[in-house]
Amino acid sequence: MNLSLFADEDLAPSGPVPLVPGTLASMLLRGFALPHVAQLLPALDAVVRAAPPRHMATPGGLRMSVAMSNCGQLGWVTDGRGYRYARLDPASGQPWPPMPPVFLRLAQEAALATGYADFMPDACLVNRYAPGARMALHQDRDECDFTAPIVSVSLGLPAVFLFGGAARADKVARIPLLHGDVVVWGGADRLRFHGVAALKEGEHAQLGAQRINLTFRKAG
Ligand code: MD3
Ligand code: FE
Repeated sequence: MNLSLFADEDLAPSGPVPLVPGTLASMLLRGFALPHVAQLLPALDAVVRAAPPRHMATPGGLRMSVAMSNCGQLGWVTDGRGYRYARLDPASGQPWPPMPPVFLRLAQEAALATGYADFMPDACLVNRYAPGARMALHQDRDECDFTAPIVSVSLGLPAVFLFGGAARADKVARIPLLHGDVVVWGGADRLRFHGVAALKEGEHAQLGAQRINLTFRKAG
């Protein structure tokens, strides 16, 4: 896969870049969220004040190193009963905070820019990585409709995204994801194994010592 991401910056295209050369299912939009950041950050702040990110437990009883919250009609949760989408935040018993309009606008603009018209996410998972936090290789299969893409927005410290194949043992490509990057994952890539390498220490000018990843999903 051509994931070199254009060592010569002069050659970097300004538009969407396929993650798999010659295919259009998953596209990287470098810096696509940057014009929205000034509005995204206060909206994010409101979400995490209403539903603070917490370290959920896997069905096997392991504490996740990534702290998670959600906004929108549905939120992804995990506990001893398994992985699922739920209407209520189990920590509060209340509905998840509504998806801020600027979140939805950004997700829909990115989907449209990569050929996915009429993307209507009903869930936004908020992943908060502190230095050392990571996400093991997994597939996202708790959503009802795998024909809808997942839109991912990276904010704060850079991370190395691990992009695998259809089988867990397949070779993994390492893709740096930076503040403001948006990726749209769909079609043939929707069920690929993927993960995030342990976050390196650092300080981001706007977000401090953390990385926030928003993933927009059609879950219900
Ligand atoms: C590729 N989050 O929350 S987002 C997750 O950066 C998750 O926090 C990572 O994997 C993060 O489930 C990666 C990018 C992403 C999301 C879903 C995908 C990539 C994907 C589904 C299929 C293939
Ligand atoms: Fe995932």
